[in-house]
Amino acid sequence: MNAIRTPRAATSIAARLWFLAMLSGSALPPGLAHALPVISEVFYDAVGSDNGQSFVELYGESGTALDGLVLEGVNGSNGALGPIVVLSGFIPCDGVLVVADDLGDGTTLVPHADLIANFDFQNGPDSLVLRDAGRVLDAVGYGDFGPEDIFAGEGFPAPDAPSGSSLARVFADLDSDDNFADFRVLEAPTPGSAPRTVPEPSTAVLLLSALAGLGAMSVSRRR
Ligand SMILES: [Ca+2]
Ligand SMILES: [Ca+2]
Ligand SMILES: [Ca+2]
Ligand SMILES: [Ca+2]
Repeated sequence: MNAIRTPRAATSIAARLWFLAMLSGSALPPGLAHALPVISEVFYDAVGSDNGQSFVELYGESGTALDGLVLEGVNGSNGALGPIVVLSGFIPCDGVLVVADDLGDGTTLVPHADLIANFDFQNGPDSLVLRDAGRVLDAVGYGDFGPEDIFAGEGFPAPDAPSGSSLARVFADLDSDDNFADFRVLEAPTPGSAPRTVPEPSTAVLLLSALAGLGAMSVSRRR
């Protein structure tokens, strides 16, 4: 039977970093802590029909009221606005809100949906803006923008996600205001879950107890 090898140095360094981050309450480098909520994932092109499958995921502080906020598409070819999704309710306790497309009968195929609305954001080059009255809270532009196209995102555009893949923030709580740096293509969309720079306490506790267990195993093997 093969022994399970663990990169001991790497895991202990990672555990220490996470633990220090937990103690300090934030792992964000100075200057990168931006206001929440932000757009954490966009799935605009399902394989085949997008109806009832597309979604936009937001990440924010639990309990944040969404009244007055809208998600607005901006057409890359002419700057036209739409669709416009009016948000309501609150960011749930896990901080991750899923706005899912309506199948046409008030239901959706998107797992972990918190809000259902009828929308279909276009395949790029296009942009999606989260705004509060006249203020832009966050924006992501994706795809190949030509010189004549209208980019309403931040910094440089994120890549265009192929059919079946989504566009997601590398860390939901990290917003450098550069879409190219902040977003990546996810082969398998993850509505309702989002990685953060500081793991949730329950995750960190699990990780640390798992590491403690590995440590105990290696000690007992050496005996
Ligand atoms: Ca499609
Ligand atoms: Ca629909
Ligand atoms: Ca931003
Ligand atoms: Ca996600």
